[in-house]
Amino acid sequence: MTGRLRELAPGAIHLPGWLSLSQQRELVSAFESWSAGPVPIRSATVRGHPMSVQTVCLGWHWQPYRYTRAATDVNGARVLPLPDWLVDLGRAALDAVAWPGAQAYRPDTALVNYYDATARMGLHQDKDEVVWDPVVSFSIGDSCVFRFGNTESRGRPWTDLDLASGDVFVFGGPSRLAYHGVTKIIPETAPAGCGLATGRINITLRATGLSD
Ligand code: MD3
Ligand code: FE
Repeated sequence: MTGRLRELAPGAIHLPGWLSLSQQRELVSAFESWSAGPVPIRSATVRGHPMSVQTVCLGWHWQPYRYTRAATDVNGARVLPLPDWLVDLGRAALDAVAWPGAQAYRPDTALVNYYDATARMGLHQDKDEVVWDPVVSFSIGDSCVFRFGNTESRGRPWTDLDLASGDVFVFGGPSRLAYHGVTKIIPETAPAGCGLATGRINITLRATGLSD
């Protein structure tokens, strides 16, 4: 199922409904096994407070505000490798939005977020990576209100849009350092057959630019 492309800003491209329901179910079932560990899904602690979002990482472990191979803020275990099939899916998504050089994309980490009905993510920039290759995002389950801001500050202007189950979003080029966040989960909007009964999963593929 391929939706139509919408470019919100240079390098910020929304492709609604790109994942099929069976791909969404596969990602949900992978999420369930990733969440079990060796590093269990957890809420990262930021300035002494647990985030409302829960995150499990592949390839590299993100903790505020750096990437490590081992989850030294959780249980010290090494995170699972980033599977090739997920890298391939990221490349295919870049291809689908006609991203230049899609086939050369080499993400080395995925951050997998789970939002329950009350979870949020405040406006932030993702700048713990050392290279500015595009971020590819997949959404599954309930829709959210996604706030896409500007690169200058947390303030306006911003655009609010719904991200729904199966949507792809690519953030690269001039939009790579834009402020963004999730202001609300919209309960009971997950399509039947997506594999997730409640809440929202978001998977972001990234290239850290780090090496061991
Ligand atoms: C725009 N996640 O994990 S994904 C995050 O829905 C994060 O869970 C949100 O922000 C979520 O850091 C939004 C879309 C996204 C990811 C990375 C970006 C948007 C971005 C990097 C730069 C600009
Ligand atoms: Fe982010």
